[in-house]
Amino acid sequence: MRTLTIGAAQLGPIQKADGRQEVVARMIALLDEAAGKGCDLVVYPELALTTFFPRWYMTDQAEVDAWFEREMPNAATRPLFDKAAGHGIAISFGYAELTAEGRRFNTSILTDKSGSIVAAYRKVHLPGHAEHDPARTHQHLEKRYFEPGDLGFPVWRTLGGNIGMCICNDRRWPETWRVMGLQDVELVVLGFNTPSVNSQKAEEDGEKRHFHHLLSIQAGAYQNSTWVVAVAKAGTEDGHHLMGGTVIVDPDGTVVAEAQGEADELITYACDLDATRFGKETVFDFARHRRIEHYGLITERSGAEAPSQ
Ligand code: CDV
Repeated sequence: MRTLTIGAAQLGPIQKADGRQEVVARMIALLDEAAGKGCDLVVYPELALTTFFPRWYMTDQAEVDAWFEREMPNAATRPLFDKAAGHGIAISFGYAELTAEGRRFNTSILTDKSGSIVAAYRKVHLPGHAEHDPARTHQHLEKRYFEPGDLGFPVWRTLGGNIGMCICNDRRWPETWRVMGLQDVELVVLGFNTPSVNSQKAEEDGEKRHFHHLLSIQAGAYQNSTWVVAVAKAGTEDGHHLMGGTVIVDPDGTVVAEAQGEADELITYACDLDATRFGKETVFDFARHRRIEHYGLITERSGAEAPSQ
């Protein structure tokens, strides 16, 4: 057995006016709880340090950049890194990254148990739109504020296993999972901020969104025989509701732990990374069963085209 005890640290809502220090204090409280439960790794949501700011249309670049981090760790997050190192717990969380070259990404990082960053991922599948869209019930301006990630979907050999990351909307794309599956991924960690209603289709409510969330994650876990830890930022932020649904899913695609509410909440599970082997060596033994001669369209074409006849 190669057991990694994982804490999925759901965050409740973060209001626009809440400062990073306040949020980091909440993250540390969850980390302390995780230490008491013997966690090796604690995973926090996408854009964990602030409200989900891409819902706000902004034209002043200085206002936009106030939501971004220029270095990591920084003064606000240093106490979290120090506390994690003190407990000997690895952490992963998302934040808005502004690079020295002036590029902006929706990023997540993973540390080792001494608090050193060992992996960074930049969100590839950015949802939403780039301009204010009055037809929507709410805005989702990730395409305005971020550029698509430029690092692909790496998998890192760390913490005794093969670990990959993706972020929120990435979970809906089978390509995300398969690229990591092809690197023998054993654990995927991801955070999300999912509004509980579709801004373009009111009938797609919280229940349907929760269904799509689980459908995507459970399929990704099963079809690649990997553990998945998916962590929400949940609840109502300045009048905008985000669904919960933090889960830990095993390599069979079964939900083994699930958050109960929409506030700060820690769920934990002892994940045996060796449990990924059965699926990887049988029905999803890629080397034996995949037929790549038939998959060319996946990388040749991005949009769907109907057959000519
Ligand atoms: N933060 C996200 O990526 N949210 C999307 C919403 C817009 C659907 C998601 O896939 O959950």
